[in-house]
Amino acid sequence: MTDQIDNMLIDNVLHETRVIEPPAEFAAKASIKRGEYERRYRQSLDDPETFWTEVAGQLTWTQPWTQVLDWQEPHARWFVDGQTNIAYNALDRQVELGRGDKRAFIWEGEDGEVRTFTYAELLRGVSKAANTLTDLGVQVGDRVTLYLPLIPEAAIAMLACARIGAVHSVVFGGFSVSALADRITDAQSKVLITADAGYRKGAPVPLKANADAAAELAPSLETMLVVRRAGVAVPMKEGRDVWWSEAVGQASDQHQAAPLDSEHPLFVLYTSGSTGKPKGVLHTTGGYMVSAFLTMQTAFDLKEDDVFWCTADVGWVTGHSYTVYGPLLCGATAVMYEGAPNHPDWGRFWSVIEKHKINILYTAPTAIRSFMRQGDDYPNRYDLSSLRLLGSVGEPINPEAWMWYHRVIGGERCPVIDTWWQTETGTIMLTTLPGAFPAKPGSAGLPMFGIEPAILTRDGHELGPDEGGLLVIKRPWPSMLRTVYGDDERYRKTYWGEIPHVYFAGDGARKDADGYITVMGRVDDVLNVSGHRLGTMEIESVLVAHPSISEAAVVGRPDEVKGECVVAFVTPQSGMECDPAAIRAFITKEIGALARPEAIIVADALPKTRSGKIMRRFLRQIAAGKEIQGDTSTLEDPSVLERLQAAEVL
Ligand code: 6R9
Repeated sequence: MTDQIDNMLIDNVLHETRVIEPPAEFAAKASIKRGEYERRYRQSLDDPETFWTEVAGQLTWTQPWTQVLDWQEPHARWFVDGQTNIAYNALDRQVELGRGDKRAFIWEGEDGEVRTFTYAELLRGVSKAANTLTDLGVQVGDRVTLYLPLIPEAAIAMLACARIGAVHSVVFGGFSVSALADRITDAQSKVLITADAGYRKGAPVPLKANADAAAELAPSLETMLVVRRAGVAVPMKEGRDVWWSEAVGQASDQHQAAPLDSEHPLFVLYTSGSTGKPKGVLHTTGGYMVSAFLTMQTAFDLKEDDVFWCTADVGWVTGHSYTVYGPLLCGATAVMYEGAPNHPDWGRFWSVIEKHKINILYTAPTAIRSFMRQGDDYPNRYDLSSLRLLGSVGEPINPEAWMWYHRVIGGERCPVIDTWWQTETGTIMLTTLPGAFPAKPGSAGLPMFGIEPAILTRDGHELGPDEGGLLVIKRPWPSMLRTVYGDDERYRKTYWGEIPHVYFAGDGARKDADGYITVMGRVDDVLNVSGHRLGTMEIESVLVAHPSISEAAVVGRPDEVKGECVVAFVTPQSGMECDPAAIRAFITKEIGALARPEAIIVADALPKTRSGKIMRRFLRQIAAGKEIQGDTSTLEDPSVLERLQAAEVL
């Protein structure tokens, strides 16, 4: 990778010029207007002490901090010597503020069951779970692994860990036995919280059976706490397994949250990374809490009565920060939906929105593109008028998908915010505040408070407007990862060792004259065609703008003449056929002959991670006619690879 990014510039080939002003009604009510953003953003960089003191001061601390930041590159300590508890701030504090009877969570199961929890109820539930963990011998600093469906107990277990100072490590319920075992072992967890089974498209997912198999491979594990979700029969191992309902049912609902040091570890979350061993990204208490609170409030222009739905599973960082912690820290009402977006059909999301009168929807481009592929009929059958704001996260959102989301889901009434961030950054880093500035489809836009991004060459030179380079962050921020769990050297090298004195995000990006940043894809995925460096996002965005194409992934294939040539993998819109000549002509017209695909492969699906990101690494191997190498276990459906290998090349 290092060779590839030496002094790299990424060519800017996508000339997206649409600018969408915030709807007047939304802008009029927005809490932060343009001038306010500009003033506070400047303050956050020029006088971070005052800025962060003011934000953190809105939360409850049992002991005040003595210093906002202690920065010993690459190690940061935020709110030094302060003591707090994030679960206290998410629950007890809301009850104290009079939100005890307000709904904290509305949960909908895949089977249609609905459970709601007020803040007071959630506080009691979390207190019981916290007492249970303590009774099971979990102590401050111990790691607890969670392997659960998206059910309320997942959030309750996270908050219970946070309450007693145990470090949660949530492993997505779709992960395999070996992935789970590796993560338990890496964290040296003694306790695993799982469920008998979860549901996915009506079928039970055997979580307990996987957990049993993983336990055989993970010697640190001593106790398993099992939530009954699906009611399927599972063996319980004497002396190791405990039913959640029994243990938590008997526990007291009174619990005092432990005062924890601001830098006390809050969670470890493993990112698959594109290669190699999963990295345990470590986040700590105070800084993460402050950033989750601030970004939730400002990026989503949150109002007291908002019903907020982040569709992410708690197995991903988005689920940590915006399904659980962010909304609760702000006292909002958050929705959790357990199942698949297409169960029983592609109208499910829209039915959830109609039923719970959701005001803010936060989802991923991969979901938006699959809805688009099904046409407008499904959303048009539902009343989506409660929506006032839409958000996107996880991948670059292609301008066409952005426009569809805005028009069909948002009725042109809702601003769309594109939010760029990472597991490592903890919370949103780039997004254009919805009531303050116009949006540019495909561009995440402006930095959040306290975030100082730049676009650099490999040797650290700052690039000019519209020049594509490496996205970096020039100073520490409160919710940044503190280290890679158990491997500080990897932390230094990966994030602070690529370019001196800046955080290296691994993404390519460019900044326009208005300061809007457009993320062009992972740096490892950049193509080099006849000396032109092409970001994957731009060619893919043009491809999906073609009426016959639903999704696209572009990779390079070694080419004697050009260095690399473009290979495009595309999935057709439902009921359409992809004509290679028309697609080539379209690319030539929109970008130029340079980006014209040498090969086009039409398939029913693309290889994606379980969080919906396209894995171009495998596509490069297929394009080059090589055997598939590397770990395919993080793929949602590994059989896609065989179908792509067998597909005709057009
Ligand atoms: C929050 C999350 C991080 C990577 C990141 C980038 C891509 C996420 C994006 C985006 C363009 C956006 N990414 N949001 N790219 N625009 N709005 O997704 O975390 O799973 O760690 O992934 O996802 O490549 O570096 P994570």
